[in-house]
Amino acid sequence: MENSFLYPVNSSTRRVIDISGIWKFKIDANNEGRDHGWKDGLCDNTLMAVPSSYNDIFTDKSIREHVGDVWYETEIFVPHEWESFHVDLRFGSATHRAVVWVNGHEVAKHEGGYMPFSGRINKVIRFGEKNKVVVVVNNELDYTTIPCGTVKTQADGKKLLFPFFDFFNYSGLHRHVKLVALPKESVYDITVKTDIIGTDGQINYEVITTGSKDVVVEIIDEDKVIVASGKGKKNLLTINDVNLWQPGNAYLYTLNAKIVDGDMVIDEYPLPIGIRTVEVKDNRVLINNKPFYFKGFGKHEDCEYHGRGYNPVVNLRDFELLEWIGANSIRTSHYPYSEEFMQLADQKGLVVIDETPAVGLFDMLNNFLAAGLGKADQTNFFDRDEVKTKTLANHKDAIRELFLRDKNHPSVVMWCLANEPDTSQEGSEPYFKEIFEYAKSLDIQYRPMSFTNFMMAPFGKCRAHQFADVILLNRYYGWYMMGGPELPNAKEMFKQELQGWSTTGKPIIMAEYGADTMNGVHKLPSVMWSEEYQVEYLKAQHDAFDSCDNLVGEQMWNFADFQTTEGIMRVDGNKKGAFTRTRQPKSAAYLLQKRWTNIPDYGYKK
Ligand code: GCB
Repeated sequence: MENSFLYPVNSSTRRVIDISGIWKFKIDANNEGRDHGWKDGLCDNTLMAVPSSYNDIFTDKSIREHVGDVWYETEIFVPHEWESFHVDLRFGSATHRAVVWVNGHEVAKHEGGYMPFSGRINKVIRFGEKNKVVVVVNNELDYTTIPCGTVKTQADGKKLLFPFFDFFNYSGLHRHVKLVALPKESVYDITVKTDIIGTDGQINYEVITTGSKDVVVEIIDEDKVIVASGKGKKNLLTINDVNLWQPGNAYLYTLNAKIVDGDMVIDEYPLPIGIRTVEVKDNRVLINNKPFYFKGFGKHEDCEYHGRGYNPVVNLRDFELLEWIGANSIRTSHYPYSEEFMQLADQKGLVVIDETPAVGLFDMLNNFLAAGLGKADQTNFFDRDEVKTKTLANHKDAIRELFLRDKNHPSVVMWCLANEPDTSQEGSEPYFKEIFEYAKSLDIQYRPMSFTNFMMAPFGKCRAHQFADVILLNRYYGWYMMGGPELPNAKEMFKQELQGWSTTGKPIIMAEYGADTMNGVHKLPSVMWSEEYQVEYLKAQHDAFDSCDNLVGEQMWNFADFQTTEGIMRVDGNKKGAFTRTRQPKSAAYLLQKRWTNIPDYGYKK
């Protein structure tokens, strides 16, 4: 059986020990660790915080830019009391792939940088003693990996990574590492689908266990009262006078799944759930049967020093700022965020468009400069044999794992299956037909699915939007095209394109629009990069949005400034944030606050 995707929690039958902290660390500069037995232990090592990206901690540029393997080591003490349990070693993520050894034995291997994975370690550990954990993490990317990129090896053998995307390729153990003790027969997976019938809530559940003993399920409200219960691995439960999970007004029940043997509880797993519905009807997205208007941002997991490493302080600050600015939603651009972020979204009632790490599925803009100089690869991305086979398979895996991990979050109302693939290419049509068919077969909630469409595949040229339930548009009219004095014309062109998309009859969400802005640069009259220009740019976009009835949401790019690969297009990173990287507002934040606090969550467009 594959590893369980349930988040590790303590319960009457389960135990979790967090083993994050300061670990031994070593950069494998000469790519020798795998052949020289580093799996048995590191020497001449330095130290590293887990979780974190390793890139921004050292002063040495070659470490920041390191491409290849890095090694981690720590010791774990597994208590004697755990001898009768299944013991798993679980990583919240390793970017982008990892192999794990305990006491020199391989226990886990995983491809994909943003998903949890674990290995069963019973056979290789000594209970009541210390055990050695060694992990190798590799950050190389190619046309077949999700996300996509390419590695170039220089004359001296050193590798350089060119991501096909606009964020720094932060690497390492980005999320918590935990030891998990599970009963021998345990709850392996839970799937819920909720409905609203009048004032009642319905929960369709399925519990998968690793054995054949009976299952009992209780639904517990926020006052710890059991409001519904049932028997069996599959059942339909009803909550009378239900408290709905609403955007900005979250209510969570606990679905407590128990494996029982007579009076004995063999395993118990408490899953937070929310009762809500999502549906696309005509040109609207309905949440709880009412037309919802998305206000918010595309984000990144990104901050100083931590890089992409889990940072609960920054996460809370971000939720505070989202509330302050009147946002009700975000997109997890361009990869799945930490499980703890998703839990916060459930608790705070933040609506989430959940995105896979499938970014960079195009070649014409690979590395802006290479493209500008005409040096970008000329083979169509979707015509490559390896894309039709390996990339497609990896993309499907990324979707399957994301859905397994996030399917029960009430905050997740839509899946974004890819960011800006080149859907102007003929080959993108069969590729996305297969991707959408596959994804649709996996979600029993039938949540809307889409991908973000980019400027090079405008209305009339895109071959994949036919498969999407909602049109997600990334557009930069007035920034990458027709910027500065041309802004008024840009607005008119944008309106025209929106009219075109409206003829599809599908709801449209602006998934990206933005202008790079250096915090503190003021110019009257405005010039591009000044705070004044960002404000004027946003006003023009908003005018265009309000001219389009099918438009049911606006998520500005980006919530905050973030780090990218170095280059002439970026000033120490992408500066399109409404907030700085240190989470302070630019002038644009006040404009957005004014607009969004005046737009209701429901019924803005009836
Ligand atoms: C996009 C990408 C995003 C970039 C953004 C930009 O279309 O989806 O990853 O950061 O444009 O600022 O250029």
